[in-house]
Amino acid sequence: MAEPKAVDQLTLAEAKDEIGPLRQQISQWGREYYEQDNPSVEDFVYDRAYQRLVDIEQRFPALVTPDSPTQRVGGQTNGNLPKVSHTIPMLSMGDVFSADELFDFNKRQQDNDQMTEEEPAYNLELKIDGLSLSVVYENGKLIQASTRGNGEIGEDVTKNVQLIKDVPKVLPEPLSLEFRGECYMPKQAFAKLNEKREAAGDPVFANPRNAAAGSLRQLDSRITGRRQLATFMYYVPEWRKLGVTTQDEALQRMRELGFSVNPTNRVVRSKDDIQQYITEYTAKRDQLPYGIDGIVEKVNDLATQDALGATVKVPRWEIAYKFPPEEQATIVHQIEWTVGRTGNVTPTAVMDPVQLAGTTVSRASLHNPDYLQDKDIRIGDTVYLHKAGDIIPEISRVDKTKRPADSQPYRIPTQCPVCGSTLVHLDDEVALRCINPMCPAQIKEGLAHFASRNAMNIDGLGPKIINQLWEKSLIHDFADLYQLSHDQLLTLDKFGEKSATNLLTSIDNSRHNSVERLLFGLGIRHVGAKAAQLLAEHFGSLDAVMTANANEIAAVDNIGPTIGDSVATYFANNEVDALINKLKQVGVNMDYLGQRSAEVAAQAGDSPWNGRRVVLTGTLAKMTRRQATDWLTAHGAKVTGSVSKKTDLLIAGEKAGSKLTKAQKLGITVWDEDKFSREIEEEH
Ligand code: 1X8
Repeated sequence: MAEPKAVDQLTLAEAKDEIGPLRQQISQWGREYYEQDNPSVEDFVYDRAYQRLVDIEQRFPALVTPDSPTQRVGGQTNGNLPKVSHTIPMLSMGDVFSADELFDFNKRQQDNDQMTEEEPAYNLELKIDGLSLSVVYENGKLIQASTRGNGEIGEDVTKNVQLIKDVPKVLPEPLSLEFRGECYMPKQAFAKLNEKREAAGDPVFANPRNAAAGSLRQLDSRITGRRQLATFMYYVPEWRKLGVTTQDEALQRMRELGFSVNPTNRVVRSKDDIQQYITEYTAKRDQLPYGIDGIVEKVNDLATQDALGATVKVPRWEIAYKFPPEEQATIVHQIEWTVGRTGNVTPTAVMDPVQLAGTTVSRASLHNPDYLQDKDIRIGDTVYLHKAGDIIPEISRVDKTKRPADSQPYRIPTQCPVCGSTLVHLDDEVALRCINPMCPAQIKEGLAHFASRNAMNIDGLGPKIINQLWEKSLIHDFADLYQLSHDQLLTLDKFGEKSATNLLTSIDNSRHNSVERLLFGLGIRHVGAKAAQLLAEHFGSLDAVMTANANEIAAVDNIGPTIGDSVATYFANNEVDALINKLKQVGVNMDYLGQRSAEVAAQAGDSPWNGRRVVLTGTLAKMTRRQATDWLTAHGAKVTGSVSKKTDLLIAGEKAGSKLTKAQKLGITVWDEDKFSREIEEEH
């Protein structure tokens, strides 16, 4: 859906006209996504439409209806999740911070009259860094999921939990029962999510717990669905219905019912065993793929648990042993400023190296000038480092008692550290920017982007080589890459005949890319790989994009005014014009070579390639893998990475290996490159 007008310029009548079809469209996409597991549009298309609906409803609250997709989770209109009251309260638990305190707790517990054994068996489990979750089943079907909230009343997150892969939606037995556990985000997923948020200028999550909570408590379930949440279940309030008598049996039963249950629990009977478990998991903590912040000790016998009951606030039968926080003190020696491709200038603290949660750390991102100033970090300061989510080093605080007497507040640079031009804050951005288009740092980053895999895909042309080429004044802009000579490349560090030839071949190959790669590689603001693809498909050539005005560009399906303005402004620049001409002169392709969207999609129906599942393997001599893929896709084939029974054709270049063997075993048609080239020629 093209965006006809900015929301803040819509009249009420226009909003009314637009909102109905928009809601229908979003609901349709929602059904495809949730119910049919078969979305017809990319996530960003849905997100944009959804955001537009939110914006329109915010501007014209009178137009909000109870059946609007924005109100879908629970039908509330205030933007909060609906409430659920817990029939059995979800208690938190007490905690201790040393083994001695834990043993004191056990001693007092063992003095309780309800305790029948001298020294009871305990079940030890890891304390997962996430948030508590309750899931209720009726006749074996998942009917409700909720967060703890205040213990009495939580939030309904049923729709979102439906999208968590490891939560069974149906049990193998028709049980009507509540299960509890922890919802968490694995360390990897947390790191990736924060990386993306940082790149998009969104605030990062402080730890996996916050990230999990933020992802689970979403009004838009699609966001939850896309974030990789997982669970460990550990508690059944009505354990008698499960036919078990101890906590470790309950965990085993839950495993059998298909729940994800952490495998590390251990039944122990002595102080030594408890100490051993603590020592073991304190050491293993960093290697686990999920964050833990302690150990939970539970009386193993469930009837004894019930007899011990709870105080006003916390159960008497369980306790958390919390790990000491992993922090290291070190000294800040320098604050480095790095200039990115878009001119974003970001600070990094450089410190004395310290060992922290399994790795040596000497650098930590300070994100932006505001962050640095809020924390008042200065050169010479002693700071405490921790790892956010056990992964990303971060300065938690400054030890001001250790601040040198002559310490000065850190001065945020006013000049670009690379080109010296004056830095600015654009609009209301916190980011500091260098807006000099000739800034070498930006140009080098821009060249690396141009060469990168989703752009011109020049194999072997990474930042280090670009830096050398730049330092030797062999390149100043994208077009210079295409005029490099073999002899010039031989002057680079560790470059021999072979590496020079290889790099020249990759550069040469990139001349023949379809134009969306160039459009993306130019690094136009807001133009990602997807937008570049849409523009290339629609306009068919760079010249057509360049002669279009902002409105014409904005009117392309799924593009909109932000990209329209950005592209038009970019191409209005004389220097850009000169660059494009230079690229043309050195023979870079300026046309779209893939499928011309609508018309051609219809034609592709006739192509013998339509719907064929093709796998490429081995080295192709006459074209790159990418070019072969582009050609096949353009002719309606589906190119996949691995051979299966569904594969229709394997195209095998030189040195084809296991994929070829497998295809032969499965009796799949195999072509060599010659046969494929002849077919291509016949198609044209
Ligand atoms: C919180 C947690 C518990 C367990 C693991 N992780 C947690 N974060 C467990 O019992 N294995 S129990 C709990 C609570 O608040 N009662």
